[in-house]
Amino acid sequence: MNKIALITGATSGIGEACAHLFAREQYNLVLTGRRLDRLEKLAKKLNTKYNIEVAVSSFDVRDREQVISNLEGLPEKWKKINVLVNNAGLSQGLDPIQNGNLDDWDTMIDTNIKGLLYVSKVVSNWMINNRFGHIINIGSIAGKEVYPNGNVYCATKAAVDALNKAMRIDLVQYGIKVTGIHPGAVETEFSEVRFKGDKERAKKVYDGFEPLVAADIAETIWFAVSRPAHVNINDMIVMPTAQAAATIINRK
Ligand code: NDP
Ligand code: 8X3
Repeated sequence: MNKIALITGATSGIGEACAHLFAREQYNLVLTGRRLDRLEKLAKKLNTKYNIEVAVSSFDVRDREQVISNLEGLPEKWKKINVLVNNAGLSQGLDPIQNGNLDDWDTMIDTNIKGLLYVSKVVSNWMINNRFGHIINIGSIAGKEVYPNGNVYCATKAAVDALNKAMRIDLVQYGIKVTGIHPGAVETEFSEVRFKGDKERAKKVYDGFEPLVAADIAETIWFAVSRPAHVNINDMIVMPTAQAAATIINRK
């Protein structure tokens, strides 16, 4: 019987790349995100290409009622989740603290921290009942070091780093693995979202060096997931070769 992975934020970037990789490895998938059209298209593609089963569940991770009702509403067979990839997240804006936009702050805190918590609460209880499971939390280099104007985004990812450690401590007694993956610059829709659709500004983030691509992170996640049962990867920081720290990039 195929194993099952639940991936949040599967409509784009790292989450979408994980969906492809886990499908290739013959996992059945629960794919989530707000953009249902993208989820349905991806599900069809993966089902045809890899002959796996895919369930899609479209909800906003910020809305706790939506998270609970959509996840708990899945048929029982989909609750035997082997791997949860807590990936849905975003940045909004890049301004000094005194100029920060309060709505942007709420969006980042509600998505990156509270959304991850709501999903984790539901799925960790399934994993406890099943007595197996592996939770992958997508943090960021931004959670390991603070950079100018990164303030609230960095704080949300530092919270993910703390929650990653906390989950490992609370869930160890049930044999559940917990891994934090912390990427540097990955070229996805991330910067376009951060700069609210300003494609030119987003493109400049990756000018003059070779950033990571989403598949690089999916492969890193797969490395952690494919270790033997007695091995857990606690934490990995993955950077482009040209990036030494959050703001130190060797641009040509
Ligand atoms: P993308 O913008 O390409 O993908 C983000 C995903 O998150 C989308 O699928 C989006 O789906 C989902 N998402 C965002 N908000 C919500 C919400 N409220 N409810 C449900 N889903 C949501 O960016 P990345 O792939 O780069 O980002 C994935 C993760 O990686 C994020 O947590 C990000 O912080 C982290 N990260 C990214 C780095 C980078 O340089 N790109 C580096 C380090 C970490 P939809 O809009 O359809 O809801
Ligand atoms: C995304 C990477 O450096 O833009 O988490 O914060 S960074």
